[in-house]
Amino acid sequence: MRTEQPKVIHLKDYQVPDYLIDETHLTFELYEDRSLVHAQLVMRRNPEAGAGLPPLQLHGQDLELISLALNDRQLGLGDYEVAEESLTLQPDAASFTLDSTVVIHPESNTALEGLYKSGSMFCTQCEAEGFRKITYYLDRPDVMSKFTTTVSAEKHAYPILLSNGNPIASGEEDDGRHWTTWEDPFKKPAYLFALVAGDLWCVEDSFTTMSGRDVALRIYVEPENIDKCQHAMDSLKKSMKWDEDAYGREYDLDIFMIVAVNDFNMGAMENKGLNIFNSSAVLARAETATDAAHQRVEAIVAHEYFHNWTGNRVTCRDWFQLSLKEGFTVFRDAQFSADMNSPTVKRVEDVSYLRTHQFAEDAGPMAHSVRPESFIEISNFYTLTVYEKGAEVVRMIQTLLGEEGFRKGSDLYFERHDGQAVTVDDFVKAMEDANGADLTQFKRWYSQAGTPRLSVSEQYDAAAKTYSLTFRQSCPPTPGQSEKLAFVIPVSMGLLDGQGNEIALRLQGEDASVGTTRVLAVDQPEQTFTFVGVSEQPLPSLLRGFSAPVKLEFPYSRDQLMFLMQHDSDGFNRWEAGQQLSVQVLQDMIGQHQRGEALQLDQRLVEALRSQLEDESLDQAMVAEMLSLPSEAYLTEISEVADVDAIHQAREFARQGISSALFDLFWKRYQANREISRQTPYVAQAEHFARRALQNIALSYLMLSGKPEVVAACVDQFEEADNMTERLTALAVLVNSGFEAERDKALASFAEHFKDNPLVMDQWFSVQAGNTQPGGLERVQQLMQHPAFTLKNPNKVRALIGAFANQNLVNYHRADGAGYRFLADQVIVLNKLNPQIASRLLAPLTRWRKYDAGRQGLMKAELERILASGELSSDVYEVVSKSLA
Ligand code: B3K
Ligand code: ZN
Repeated sequence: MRTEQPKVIHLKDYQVPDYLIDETHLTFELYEDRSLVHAQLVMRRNPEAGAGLPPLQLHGQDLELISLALNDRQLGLGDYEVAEESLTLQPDAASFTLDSTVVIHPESNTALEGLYKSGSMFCTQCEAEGFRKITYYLDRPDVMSKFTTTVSAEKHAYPILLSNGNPIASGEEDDGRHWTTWEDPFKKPAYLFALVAGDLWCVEDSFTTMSGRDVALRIYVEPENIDKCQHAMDSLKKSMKWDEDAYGREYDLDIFMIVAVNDFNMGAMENKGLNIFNSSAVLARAETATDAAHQRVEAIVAHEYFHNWTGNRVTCRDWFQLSLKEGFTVFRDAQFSADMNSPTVKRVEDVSYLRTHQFAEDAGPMAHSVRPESFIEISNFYTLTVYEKGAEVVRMIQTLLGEEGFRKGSDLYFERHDGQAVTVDDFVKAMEDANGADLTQFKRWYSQAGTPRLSVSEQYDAAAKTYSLTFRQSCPPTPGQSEKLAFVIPVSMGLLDGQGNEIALRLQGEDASVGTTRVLAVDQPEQTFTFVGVSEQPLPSLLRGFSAPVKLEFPYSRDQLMFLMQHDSDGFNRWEAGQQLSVQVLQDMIGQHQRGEALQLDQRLVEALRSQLEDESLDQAMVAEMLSLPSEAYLTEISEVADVDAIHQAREFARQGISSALFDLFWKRYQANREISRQTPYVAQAEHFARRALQNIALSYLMLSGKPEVVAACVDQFEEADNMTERLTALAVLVNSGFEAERDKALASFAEHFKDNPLVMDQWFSVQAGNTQPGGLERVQQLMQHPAFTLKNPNKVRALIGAFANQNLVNYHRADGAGYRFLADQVIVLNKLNPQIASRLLAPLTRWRKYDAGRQGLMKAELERILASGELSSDVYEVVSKSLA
């Protein structure tokens, strides 16, 4: 915890480091009540930093300095200065060696940053600034060094000792201890350092790279999880192959290791050669992990693996450039998942997530550009904007340059910058240089925050056979940025004739038509594109594949949306038309609720969904997506003032109406798919995901009928399913139903069966946290007393408290403010225990401007109570103070 006033760090103040560290030699002596870290740093003056020998200031936090020597000369108290977060001394030559020994306390590190214990194992998390909690160092990504690491620990408790690179020596000591030395031949910034010591088992495999080198692959887990690693291993091999094929990138060490740990602040970490993963992002098998969990494991394994090139070989100059590695790597993992599964389903999932959560962030008090200008605590900037919007920005570059041009650009980027710490500008420059393109204006996507609005109007001239689209763009003000300049918005589009056929597209001035889908680069505040040779009034299909992260406005009628749902050649836009239709229908009903009128469900939505369900030739996963009404969170995001109760009532009423109108169809599709599930062993592949997705959404609609045959089918699915996807859906549906006896029995038997599996218990907590029936807060409070719950484990906090505040909106936003008070209480406790988790948990309180005056007051009061609650971590302080500003 800091006692100094939190400082604001600005991008514009960036300076190259005064000193460099060519070699880093670390020795760890791990004990139960303390650990010793010896560091030998081979350093020199940075020639790029100018003349003279300025004082050397190293980062360090919570370290107890035992000894310090400069070129083998022990330094005394007068030779250096130790402050709360630094150690300063005066070098006497341009090259020198610094030796330090510090004592640290991983056994009591609950922030899970630096070296800490997860259960009985030691592990590390250094990104972004955790290495300074391990030893005194230049803990910044532009200081890249070659590391050797020796780990020593008691042999019986810690038979496995791991670090980055290749093992080069090991030995035993007389006192029951042993040691291993690892050498990483690639220079790297300290944030990619990793160490693991524990009693672990491993699953082994190998991969032969495109140049014929054999790489040993190992996944280390606690012994009870050894049967849940195969899916991650398969995903790793697919990722290695894919990166060779899609980007020409080959793996570079002789060994690649993944370690699963239970206590982890996020999903996983790409440490060089030694990825450390939240166990939830590694472990998956049919009985314990859902289809969604399988896909998440595949995506995260790929993401961390891809970082080996986008992040590790080419790293970030400073943390303002975080999206350089994260945006690009999210884009790469999305391409990979699209190739491995259904591209349209993947796109729909990503866009729904972006529009619900990133758009909300972009409209809230923490809004920042993809490359932020300043921060207090960098941990707060691992955001949806840096990751997901960052990936959209890379995707737009690909859309503008084409796939081939993009690949040329990425080749040049890797060739130019291998082994360097670079900036977003360097990335864009490589894209420009490889294509002879000018992306100057495009780069505003990196510097301007907020979600642009793009409103479109049309004009058809039957006599001239011309059709014009006029685009008007604007972007709302965000903190620190009141005025925005025009973005370059790639609009992929097509035109449909009255039969639903695509019209060949020819712009005024062109000699011939160019395909039926094309990209218009909208780069002015207002701009018109005119198509010629258009012999009937067309219907435009705009922003195909969601070609830019904007809010598109076009005055489609409901009949036009139904037409697009049927005929658009772009799968994404067929889904999008369905979503827009649902939004229009639901918004009408929200208004009816607010005016105290009886709710009326527009039957056109029911009929549109009926035709989806009737057509058995359609991709079942897409039908399931179509049937999923926009979430309450998304309806909140697009509301001016969100009326939580009206949104919930309207959506539930629509679900009821759809359920009763389409009962027979749901029942037919459900039974057919359930029968196949019954007869088919679980397979984690797209077509099986699709079948189960439709089966499960059908079940959730069917249960709204309360018919005994459905309840019996649901209980049967719960009890008999051989996989977690079917079992958990049945449980969730029972929990949200009024069938108390069946619900209680299912919850109890599930908990009894899975009590020793923490990841499955997380799902048990989440399902209950999401129960929207009255009394949600009390249920969550009671569950916090359950023996399987602890605030010390981030997965538990997310599964119960996070799920409640983010997904159970009617209960969390209770009009008396009890939900807000509860969340603030947890944040105050977690602020001391784990600041990163505390600050993430806070997000639902920061969105107070979205709600009515009563709720606004209650939410603000809780933010103020947090601010006054005592010493705040910089993480929590930054989010609370910015959201009250
Ligand atoms: N790079 C890490 C995130 C580290 C977060 C530090 N607070 C995981 C990832 O994006 O791959
Ligand atoms: Zn990443």
